[in-house]
Amino acid sequence: MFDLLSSVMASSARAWRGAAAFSGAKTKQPEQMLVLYDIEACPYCRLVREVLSELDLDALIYPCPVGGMRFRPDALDISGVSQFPLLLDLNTGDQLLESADIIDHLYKHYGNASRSASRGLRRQLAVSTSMAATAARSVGGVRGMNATPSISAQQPLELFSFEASPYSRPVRELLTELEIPYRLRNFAKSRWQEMGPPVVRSRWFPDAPITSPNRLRMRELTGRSQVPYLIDPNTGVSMFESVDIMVYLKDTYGSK
Ligand SMILES: N[C@@H](CCC(=O)N[C@@H](CS)C(=O)NCC(=O)O)C(=O)O
Repeated sequence: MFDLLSSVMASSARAWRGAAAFSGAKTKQPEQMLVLYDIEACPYCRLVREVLSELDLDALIYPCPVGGMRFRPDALDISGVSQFPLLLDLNTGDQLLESADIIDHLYKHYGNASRSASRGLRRQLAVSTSMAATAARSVGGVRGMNATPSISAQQPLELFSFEASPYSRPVRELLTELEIPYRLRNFAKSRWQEMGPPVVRSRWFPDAPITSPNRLRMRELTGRSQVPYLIDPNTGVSMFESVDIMVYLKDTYGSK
């Protein structure tokens, strides 16, 4: 219960950015999936992931927690510095380090090109509220920041999630700590009828057309619209429910 409350506080600190993707058809999906070297608890990485959610963009996430040895050396080789977020866009050949530059790149190539990352005072506000979100998840020990011993995954997992989802956040934090790579399937709300918990849509708006590709795919796979939803191609397991997913991840990838 406390875990959920602090996750709700983290989303509230950021005014629930990364919950809605109303841009719909305006978003251009990249042909090759974007690659993000990321730390879940990093305030700057969060600003980038919010925009990924709002533009409905998927990304291959390589978690680089502090003390991690699995993907950090690759990031260092690529960019020459230990700094996150680091975005690789194989579609444009760009590799970008600064969160504001990454956000500009995402808007320019995949969203509404007239938008850009906030600068000046608005940027300071964004960074400080993102730091507050990290602080909310740090009571009793920071989550999603430090590496923990783990067994590597042969293939990236797949996680349906959106940035502000209070239930998805703890799963992403654990994937970061365990340094498990995953394809982030963004699942932000693409219509107002999808606001609120899954029961709202299924009860009140069962016939509202689904416009998001990931929502359509999940509906085909499971008949439901609910995150987090994890698919592990290494074991053939797929599951809902954040608590069950975390138990599964610890059992499968945590070092005994
Ligand atoms: N101005 C950069 C700041 C990025 C930054 O300071 N990231 C921290 C993590 S929150 C980092 O890379 N720390 C070094 C490390 O983890 O090795 C941006 O906006 O992207």
